[in-house]
Amino acid sequence: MLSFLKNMFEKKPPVKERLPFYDIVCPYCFAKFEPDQVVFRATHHRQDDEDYALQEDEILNHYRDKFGLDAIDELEAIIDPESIPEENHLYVDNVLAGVTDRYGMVSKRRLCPKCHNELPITAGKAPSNIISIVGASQVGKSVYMTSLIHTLQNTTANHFDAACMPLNAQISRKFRENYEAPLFERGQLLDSTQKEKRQEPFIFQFIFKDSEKAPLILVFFDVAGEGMVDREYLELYAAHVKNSSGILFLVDPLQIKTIRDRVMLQAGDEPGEFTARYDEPREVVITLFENFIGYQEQSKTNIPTAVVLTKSDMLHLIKEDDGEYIKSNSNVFRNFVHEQYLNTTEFENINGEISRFIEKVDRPFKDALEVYFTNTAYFAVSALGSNPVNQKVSGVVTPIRVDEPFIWLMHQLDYIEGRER
Ligand SMILES: Nc1nc2c(ncn2[C@@H]2O[C@H](COP(=O)(O)OP(=O)(O)OP(=O)(O)O)[C@@H](O)[C@H]2O)c(=O)[nH]1
Ligand SMILES: [Mg+2]
Ligand SMILES: [Zn+2]
Repeated sequence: MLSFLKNMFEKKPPVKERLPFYDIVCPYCFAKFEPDQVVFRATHHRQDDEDYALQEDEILNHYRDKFGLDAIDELEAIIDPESIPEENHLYVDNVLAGVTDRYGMVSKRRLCPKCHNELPITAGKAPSNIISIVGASQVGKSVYMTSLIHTLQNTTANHFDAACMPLNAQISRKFRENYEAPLFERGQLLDSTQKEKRQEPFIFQFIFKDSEKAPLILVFFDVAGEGMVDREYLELYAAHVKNSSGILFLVDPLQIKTIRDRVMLQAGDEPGEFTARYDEPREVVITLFENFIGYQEQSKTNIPTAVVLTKSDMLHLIKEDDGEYIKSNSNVFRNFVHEQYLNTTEFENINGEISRFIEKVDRPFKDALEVYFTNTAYFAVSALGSNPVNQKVSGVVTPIRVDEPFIWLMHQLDYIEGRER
């Protein structure tokens, strides 16, 4: 009754309304700029005008090289809107969307001024929200990203009256071929992400059916854990974390010594897959601090950060009826589906439980988090639902609580309401 009254009198947070325009965060190189700082790609070329001749785009090729993509020989020219008279600028919804060049040709191919990749049509008209997935080697970043995107597309979007779609056909195909199909159709685990074989970011749009609500552009960047110690890699990586709207900070319970020892003891003769390498989660906080948090105001970041304990299915091995670490009836083993709003009762329970768990098993890590991150919450997920054997999932993939951290982030960004029930 009390909570009912409280709900009645609590002010409903306003639906995220559209602004006239938004800063653009390039989903390719993560540079941040205003909508009128874009450049354009000419739609035609001419042999009698050097400015409009086919030419090598060094900036674009430099970007492509970083991601191991082939260079492009020749392309149409870059048009800087500064070189075009104001009356030949074309605006759509307060955003510079095109230019008419000196030959009367209109180009609407907007490019990022820093890397010359073509921007999504909605860039500047909708907020760009980069969600970074960070964590040490082998914590489960690639698998979690796959399971999360799969769940967002197939169920979460629907539960929030929205659709979640890849930005273009190429992203759609890459995601399906390299991530979703191997895992969800063949139960095949993914190879360790290599920093040399740099993956381009995966860009998705999350669009609400209510057109009054601003859509989101979601960018997922599958970082290679081993890249966390590579200078050049970290520069790009730090730019992406710095300009993110939310962070998913993954922690593998098996990389925490106390838990690892107990699990090993319980697993006995059939331990299944075990991470061979492990970095302390605290090392990742320190790397993040050196490369990005340290440069933020007061050496802290207020980017909402979901601390996500991965592979929660492994905790079955150490659960006990009145266990010191995980109880048999713990919430972590039970899937929960948030619909229409973030269920705050359910959220508080898991947040409290995992926060206490981490404090018990790795105090120094929790302390480090609290020093550098001002807005955190704790979660537990199983991207697979069971422990794979010989790099294969036996049976079907049954994700547990995978979208909960994401829903909390959406709530923090004011896209989704929170209610007790
Ligand atoms: N039991 C269990 N194991 C998992 C789960 N998710 C991932 N794993 C295991 O963790 C291993 C590493 O997962 P990845 O997603 O490739 O890890 P990563 O963080 O991307 O690793 P790098 O790319 O090397 O940085 C997998 O091969 C699985 O053995 C899960 O939900 N449950
Ligand atoms: Mg990976
Ligand atoms: Zn860019």
